[in-house]
Amino acid sequence: MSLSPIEKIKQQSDNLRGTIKEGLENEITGSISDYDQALIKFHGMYQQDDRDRRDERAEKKLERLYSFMIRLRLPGGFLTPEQWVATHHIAGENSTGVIKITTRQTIQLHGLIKSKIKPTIQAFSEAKLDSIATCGDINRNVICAAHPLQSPIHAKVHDYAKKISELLMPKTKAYYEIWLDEEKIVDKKEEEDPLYQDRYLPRKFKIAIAIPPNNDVDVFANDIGLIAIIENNELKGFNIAIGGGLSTTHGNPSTYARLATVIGFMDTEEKVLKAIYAIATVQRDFGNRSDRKLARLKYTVDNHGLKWFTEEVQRRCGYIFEKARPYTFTERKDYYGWQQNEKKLWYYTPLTENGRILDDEQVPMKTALFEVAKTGKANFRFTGNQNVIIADVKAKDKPVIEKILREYKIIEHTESASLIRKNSMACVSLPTCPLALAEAQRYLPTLINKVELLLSKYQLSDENIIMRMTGCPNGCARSYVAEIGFVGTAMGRYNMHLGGDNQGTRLNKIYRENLDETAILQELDQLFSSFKEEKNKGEHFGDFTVRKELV
Ligand code: SRM
Ligand code: SF4
Repeated sequence: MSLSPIEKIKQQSDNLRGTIKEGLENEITGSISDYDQALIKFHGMYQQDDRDRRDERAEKKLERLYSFMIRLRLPGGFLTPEQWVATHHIAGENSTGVIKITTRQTIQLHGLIKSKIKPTIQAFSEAKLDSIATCGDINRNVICAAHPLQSPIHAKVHDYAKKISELLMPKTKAYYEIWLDEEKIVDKKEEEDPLYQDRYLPRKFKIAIAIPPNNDVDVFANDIGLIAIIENNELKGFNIAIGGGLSTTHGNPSTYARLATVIGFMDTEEKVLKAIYAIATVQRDFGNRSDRKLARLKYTVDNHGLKWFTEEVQRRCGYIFEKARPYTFTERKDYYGWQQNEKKLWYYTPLTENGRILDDEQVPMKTALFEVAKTGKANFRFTGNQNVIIADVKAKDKPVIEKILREYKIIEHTESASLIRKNSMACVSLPTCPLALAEAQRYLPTLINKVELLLSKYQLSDENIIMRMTGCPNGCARSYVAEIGFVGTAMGRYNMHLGGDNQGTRLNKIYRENLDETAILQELDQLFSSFKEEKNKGEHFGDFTVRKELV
């Protein structure tokens, strides 16, 4: 089978250098070549354009309004207060100013024009931050259970996120040469890469670590999911699950969402890291390199069979996995408001709707977080649900932070938000995402205003329902594992999915196709009405829709 064009680009790229440097210097256009656009992803960036302004620009015979999005590598999602201050300034000076928390526990800046990319990366580097391998056919940001309520286990598990991220980093020095002006290496042996070689992986590769009972990272939506096994308050090791991935393509029945399958347990760090490395190499060697739609690990596992795949991984590891240990997920959520952990440190999670940190007419979130960071008395931890936790606050410092949060109305904003809003997520979508078919983060907040009224009509406002929206079937806000999932099909139209469970261990299914807002609200009105009448005690909405065989 012939290789996809991206495969050739990777191999001919001189270890991801391509002609990026030359492209940056070309002042005639705000874009870079298609070839370099494929490579720049491995450095953590995407070329985009403002889709709201395409028509206006075309009328004026101007090229599209090109800009770049940059995504940081933050395994486990952590920033010091100094790094937050730096990020605040970088965002203000070089991008749209919005700091966007992603569904994978990191942040993105949008709207960087070409000449601002290098200063941005250099400023991040001064703050000891980088964007290496946050996009592209490579291991992405490793995510990990966010809230340190379970310390000291939490800290131990977080160390794994960093170690896995390091283990799977590419060896090329291209990033340092292109963006940080380091000297070009002469001896290519220095960047020989036994894992990625010159072809990298067939497709993106994602790893998450969950600490039961909270599945806040949606562990089964990842190529590799680690589930911490804790017995008597001690970390015993991890169950490992493989082959998760959510994206589908409308009209292409060969594509499907799949939850990762647990294949065994391992008790030591050495065994865990060996297994992860081996899984990545099996995917490297056997993944589909001709059709990118079918190139994720989930297809490799299903094409070759779970048994074959597991045996091949074990053969490469040189040991046999133990039988998976029991675990239970009972929730999948962020803990809003103040929480204290075993070490008596305090944590405040404000509502940052769809992860957008900015000062808007409702709340000056960006200024508030900047003021918090300036005190130096709190760290910042990101969650896989697009939230930030103001973290590790000592009891003596809590009043200072609380005062700032009150002054900027963050506490009021968070406390007054409905449960459905707090449980919701939408992907970026328009105007920057080139793949968007419908609105998501710009629309979901308004839809929720109307859904709130329906919930209140049936006295269901206290129901813990997880609702998510994506602007296309790629599933970036993991709508396929929501209890109510909306997947964009065209402007103003969504497929409605039902039947996911509250803990993220069951995929949902299409309930109705191509609904506009009126139809969505009509469907929800009926569903909430029967949920109110017929639900069993303590039954979650997702389980109800399955019991009633609605999907
Ligand atoms: Fe995603 C592509 C945004 C999490 C599946 N995703 C994109 C791009 C880069 C569009 C593009 O290819 O040009 C979007 C950029 C929009 C923008 O303007 O910023 C984009 N994805 C996002 C983020 C920012 C959504 C958000 O609102 O938070 C998330 C960034 C995570 C991160 O920090 O790394 C994001 N994307 C996800 C997830 C959820 C997850 O990983 O937990 C998924 C589903 C899980 C999965 O991977 O199966 C996801 N994104 C995709 C796909 C489909 C991949 C596939 O298997 O086919 C694409 C399209 C592609 O890769 O071709 C995609
Ligand atoms: Fe873009 Fe689709 Fe991902 Fe939303 S789900 S950010 S529209 S690729």
